[in-house]
Amino acid sequence: MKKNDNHQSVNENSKDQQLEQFRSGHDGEALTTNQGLRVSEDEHSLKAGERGPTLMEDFHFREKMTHFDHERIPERIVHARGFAAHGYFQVYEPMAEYTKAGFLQDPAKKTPVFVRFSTVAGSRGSGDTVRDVRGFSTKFYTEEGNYDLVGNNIPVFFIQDAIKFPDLIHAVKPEPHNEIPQAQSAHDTFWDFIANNTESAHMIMWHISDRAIPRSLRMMEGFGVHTFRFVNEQGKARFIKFHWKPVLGVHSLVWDEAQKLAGKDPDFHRRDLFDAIEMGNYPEYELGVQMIDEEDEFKFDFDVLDPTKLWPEEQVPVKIIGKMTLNQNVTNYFAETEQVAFHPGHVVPGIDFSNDPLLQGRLFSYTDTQLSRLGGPNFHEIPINRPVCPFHNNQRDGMHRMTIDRGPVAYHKNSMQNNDPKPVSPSEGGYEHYQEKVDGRKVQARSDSFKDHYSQAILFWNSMSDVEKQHMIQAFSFELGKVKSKDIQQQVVEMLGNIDNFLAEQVAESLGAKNPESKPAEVTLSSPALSQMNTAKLPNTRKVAILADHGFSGAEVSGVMDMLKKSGITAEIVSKQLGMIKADDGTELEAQHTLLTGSSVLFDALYVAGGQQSVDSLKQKKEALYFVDEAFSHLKAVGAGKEAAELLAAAGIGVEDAPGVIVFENSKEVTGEGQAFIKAIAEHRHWNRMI
Ligand code: HDD
Repeated sequence: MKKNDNHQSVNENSKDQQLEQFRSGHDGEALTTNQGLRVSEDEHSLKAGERGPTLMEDFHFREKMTHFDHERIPERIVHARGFAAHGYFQVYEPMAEYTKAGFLQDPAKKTPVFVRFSTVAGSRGSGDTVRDVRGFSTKFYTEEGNYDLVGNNIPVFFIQDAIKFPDLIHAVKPEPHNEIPQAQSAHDTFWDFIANNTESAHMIMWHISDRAIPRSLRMMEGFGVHTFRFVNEQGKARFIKFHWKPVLGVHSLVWDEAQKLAGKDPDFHRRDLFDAIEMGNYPEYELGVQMIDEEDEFKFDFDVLDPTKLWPEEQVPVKIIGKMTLNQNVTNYFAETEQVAFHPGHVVPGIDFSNDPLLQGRLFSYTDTQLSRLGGPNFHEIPINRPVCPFHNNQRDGMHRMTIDRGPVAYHKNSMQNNDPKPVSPSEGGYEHYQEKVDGRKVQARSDSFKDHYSQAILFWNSMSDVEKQHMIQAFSFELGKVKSKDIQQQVVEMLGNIDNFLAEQVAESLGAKNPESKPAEVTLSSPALSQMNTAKLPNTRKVAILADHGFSGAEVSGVMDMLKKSGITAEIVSKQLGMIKADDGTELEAQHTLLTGSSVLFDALYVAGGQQSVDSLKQKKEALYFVDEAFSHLKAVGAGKEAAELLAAAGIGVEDAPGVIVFENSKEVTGEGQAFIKAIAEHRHWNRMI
């Protein structure tokens, strides 16, 4: 048997075609029971008399109610809140030199993928914009089986050994005595865990940074976190780390905005992703790998097996090897997003594990958790989880078995079925574990090479811009400010003292705590790649609110809207009321939001329409002034028609020298200021307003 002989050829549409067999539409169909019996009555249960008791005999009532009573399944133990989309992955060049993984060889091949993004701590119904790590899980449906890259948007983790994972999660989840707070790390048990487990020092710096409040799931990086192995056809292995790099760059919200969004639109991130895909603004992420030769394993000042350490990109470059495009929303949230089951142990030939003790523990946990979440061992048969290549083995039965296995043989070895299904050799595509030589005593201990908890926390701090550092000081002050125990606050200040004195003292001051006694080690290294200031800045897919009322300048606003559209920017009108509003030249535009429903936090930038009548009307509304002030305070680009400068002034914004504020002098001709406005939007935020 040749490699892939029994594998159908996979293309971009393979998964969609497979799912199509399971989709069901109900348009024009008669209502039936689950047994297919046509139902004549769905409003009234069967009763003994119109005012009498309901009868057990009403099978339709019983079936409907029983199904409803069992509609919920346990939410994921972590990463319960998530949102997913379909897409495809394409490699840029054959990777045969490094790995034999089939889906990484042919640039013409499009491998279908399903990606689920998530928050970690919150329940399924919690808000999207909370301060948290984001999960970034990708299932590649390859010809050689499913490959799952189950990562996060942060390249390191809180703990070094999986045995501590239940402790970490118990600490961050709502406190068990009162189930408070929901989807928050700002509480005593979480910070108690951090203070007493200093291996979390590096991760906590990321958690407190802007990375934990992304602007969009389309604008965050993804990381495999652990060290994995690439293995080529010749059996040569290399240590690798995976990176996803968003084409739109890495951008974040500001904290005040993130908190407000949790109330104004708790679905902010999922709505953003869903809408972008519906509009054809397909999110794209490039896949990168860092590689270290096995011979170089001990040449670095970090242990490659330690998941609390990253490999600075300046030391180990990221080789960009392909691109993923998300181009299709799910048909049904429960069937796909809720029932998808990822597992870091779902690998394909050419990808293998390392001895990272966090990864090793994960290899157990992910199948185990599905048994209670998805109700038994046959969850691989749920449509979203099925590989697109054939699968055959001697596993049988169990809850919810769908496959009807033919024949009497369900064992290996056998003569009755010519030994089928039979294992195949690696040259025929059989997975072979990398033959790493292992020699050691059985111990419950951690390597000394894992014991430096602070150098990379300092590296991260050194890599931040002044603005990002300011955000981190504020975030620490907020989170610890919510902690009731003075002892825990002081312990964390001591921990921060090992990272940076200024940081620790600023946080101590805000908490009314003592300055730390600890002193940081001398670490001068920094990694510019870690700062979001150095990311890609593009205008496309940004969303601008246009504030206007009757009498707005028609020529100017239509000019601005055309120009925004050409740059891929969406503009929506916010007014005093919904419906059509009339311009000074008689043209009309539809307001999609009112000042009640359309908050500035839902947009990336603001344009206040010119036209005296519109400006005079909005100037009277405190909600309009608040809208403008809030957009400005959140450092967003603000454009204004000539007369609208008055509205900005009324909101307390001095337009002279305000970075990112552009007043259009000539309402008929938008070219010069127009380009400046687009650049200001692409900039994302005007941080120098803070200083
Ligand atoms: Fe995990 C879910 C990512 C450590 C045990 N994890 C889960 C998901 C992501 C991650 C993205 C959501 C999958 C989905 O969308 O369905 N987890 C990580 C990363 C880790 C990590 C990047 C560290 C590098 N996880 C980790 C450890 C353990 C687990 C150490 C336990 C030993 N994770 C689980 C789990 C979950 C899970 C309990 C809950 C739901 C699921 O698996 O399917 O098994």
